[in-house]
Amino acid sequence: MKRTDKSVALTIAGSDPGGGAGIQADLKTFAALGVYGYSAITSVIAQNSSTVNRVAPVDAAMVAAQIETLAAERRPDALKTGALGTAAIVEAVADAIARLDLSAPVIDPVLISTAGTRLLDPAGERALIKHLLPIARIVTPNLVEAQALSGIDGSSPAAIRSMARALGKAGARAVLVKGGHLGQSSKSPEQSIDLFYDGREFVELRAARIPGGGAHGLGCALSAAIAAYLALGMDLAGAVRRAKRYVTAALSASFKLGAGRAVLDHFARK
Ligand code: PXL
Repeated sequence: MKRTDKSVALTIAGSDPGGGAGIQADLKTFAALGVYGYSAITSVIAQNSSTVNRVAPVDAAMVAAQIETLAAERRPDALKTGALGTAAIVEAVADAIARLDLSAPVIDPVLISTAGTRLLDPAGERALIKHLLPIARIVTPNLVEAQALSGIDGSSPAAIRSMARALGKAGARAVLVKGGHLGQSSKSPEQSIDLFYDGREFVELRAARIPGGGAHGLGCALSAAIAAYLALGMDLAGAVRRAKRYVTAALSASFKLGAGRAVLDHFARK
């Protein structure tokens, strides 16, 4: 049996046993895009598409051990981080990435679940700014996360550009502020507009807004798709564009499992 030349992406994120978000969503996204998936679990979360009932962060040394064990077998071609839980985990992840000389990560700065539960504590938020933004290939906040991480209020296009610039100054090589939720797109409610900034120029990425209030795990799928396309060798701007197209298709085919939010069809055909 020969060794595979299949591309490998690693997700470092929380577990959603409901499969809509977190590790499970990331692995489905990797698989849908033809990339082999590695995963290191940072928190075990008892949740479904409506509620988060309990969160148990994994010991930081155990998170580091998962990453080390995987990298010892095969260095991932790209990686992403999602919900990280605590400052200790953030520091362990940043340290492992540097020590193992892994590629610059896609950072999805998950702070609070849509259901309202914190998935990264306040000290963790500060640790993310200090340790992960400086090594990020790209950081992908939604508007609320961009406000929290930059300390800038508002939702006007000018405010959002300032947030992107601030995150760039904090060290992220590129920033994608996701406008799907609100604010920015109020002038064109029929569109979902994300703002991409690579430290030099701003590019607005537009897609038709899909009615229905979004879906649980949309941000997870987007950042996982960016990592997958990077693993396949695409450049960052191309990976971001293709990833937005991927989540738009997955959202168009989304469905409900119960009374909660819709979940994506990660395997929707484009
Ligand atoms: O979508 C943010 C998010 C990320 N990671 C995990 C989650 C959620 C939202 O619920 O559960 C594990």
